[in-house]
Amino acid sequence: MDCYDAAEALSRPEIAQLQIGRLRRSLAQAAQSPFYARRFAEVGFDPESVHSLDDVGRIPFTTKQDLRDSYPDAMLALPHSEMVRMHASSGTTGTPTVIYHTQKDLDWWASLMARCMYMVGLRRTDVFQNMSGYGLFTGGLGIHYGAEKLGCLTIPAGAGNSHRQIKLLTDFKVTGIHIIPSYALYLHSIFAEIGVDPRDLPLRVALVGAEPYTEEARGRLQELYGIKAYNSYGLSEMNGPGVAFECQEQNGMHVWEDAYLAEIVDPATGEPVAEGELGELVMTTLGREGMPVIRYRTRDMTRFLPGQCPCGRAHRRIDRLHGRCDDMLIIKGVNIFPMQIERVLMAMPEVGQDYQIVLERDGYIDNIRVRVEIRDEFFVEDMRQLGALQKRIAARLRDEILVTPKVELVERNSLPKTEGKASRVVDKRESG
Ligand code: ADP
Ligand code: K
Ligand code: ZN
Repeated sequence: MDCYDAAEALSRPEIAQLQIGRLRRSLAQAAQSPFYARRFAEVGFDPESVHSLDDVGRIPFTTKQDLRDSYPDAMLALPHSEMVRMHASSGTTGTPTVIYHTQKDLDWWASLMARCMYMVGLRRTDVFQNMSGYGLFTGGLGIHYGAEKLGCLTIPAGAGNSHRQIKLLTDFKVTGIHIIPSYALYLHSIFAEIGVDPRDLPLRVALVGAEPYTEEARGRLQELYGIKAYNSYGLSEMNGPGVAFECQEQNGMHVWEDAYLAEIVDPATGEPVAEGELGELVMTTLGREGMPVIRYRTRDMTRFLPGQCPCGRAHRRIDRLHGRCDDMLIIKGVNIFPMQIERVLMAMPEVGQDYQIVLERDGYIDNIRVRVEIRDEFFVEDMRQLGALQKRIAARLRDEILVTPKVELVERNSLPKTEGKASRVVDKRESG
């Protein structure tokens, strides 16, 4: 195992020992903030009473609402003058929340990010293009400082402007990129339009994350670009990217447990799920000094993968994210995750790189309509063939989600594009 730093190579017992020490320090540090001082007092929790990892269940949770309520700075555990940067969540699900960092926090974050990149084979000789939005979104500066720390020539391309992205990729012989999955699928159609095959470029590694995507979508990206695509998970409350990352086995994401304490709980009860079961990821910062966040309810659904990773790293792995608990759709009484739909679509060769899920109301009945982009070569004039394809897609979806959706076939690039994270679901039930 070729590691970036010593903490990456720790054994299981070493990780556990490190974690309890750091957790105790993190709790003491959190108690310095107005928010946690009050919260701990209100619920009668004494941070000094935590002596082992078995005590974790007694520590109160922190929710997104808590972060909103402590806006703008009630969670700071050090004086305001110690802070050197702030980020805010992209607000996919409501009012943004703000996270502050000291210089030490930023240095640690950059090291974690550099560790992720080293793990997937990037080195100081690589040229790295960061195609995510900069600004308050952590995928910009977060990845950027990691890439620089590793020593890569780093191109802060930012989001959008596809022709310029392709020119940069080509002219500077880029070998590594960071890209959002929905944008990576879309960008391929621009490559096709200008007649460049990305497989002919020196590009070999992509860090892909920030929004849910399926194994099938990853497979497509690897095929279309001739690269390895590694899943990258993070959230602004836990810094941003660099929280959990795939190794070269591409079999689940290692959570960096020297920096984070991860738990998986039943979203309804907050109790730990049985080993290996699906639940909500709960995360604690173990080293952030400026703004520690304790037992944060991420609302992201995943599971711990059992067993040891063949790569030898002892940091536990989480499964590809199933989406957020609040992404779940309930149609005709059936629970559906948008990723179940993506899995079916991306496995069908006729389907192009984009889709949209529309929820509608027909009288008293909720219906689901899936608008599916069809590859140019399958978009034939023959109505019968298209009708047959439509039926086939509907049947496959039915097998997966247990309700029969209406399927609408659309031409390439006719679905609305968003800059940044894709919004796959449109809910028209209120207006109609
Ligand atoms: P927002 O909550 O406004 O989207 P963030 O930028 O902090 O703000 O986004 C973090 C969220 O993005 C995570 O909680 C998760 O839902 C999603 N996310 C990040 N990386 C991945 C990934 N690799 N797979 C699935 N979802 C991801
Ligand atoms: K370099
Ligand atoms: Zn591994």
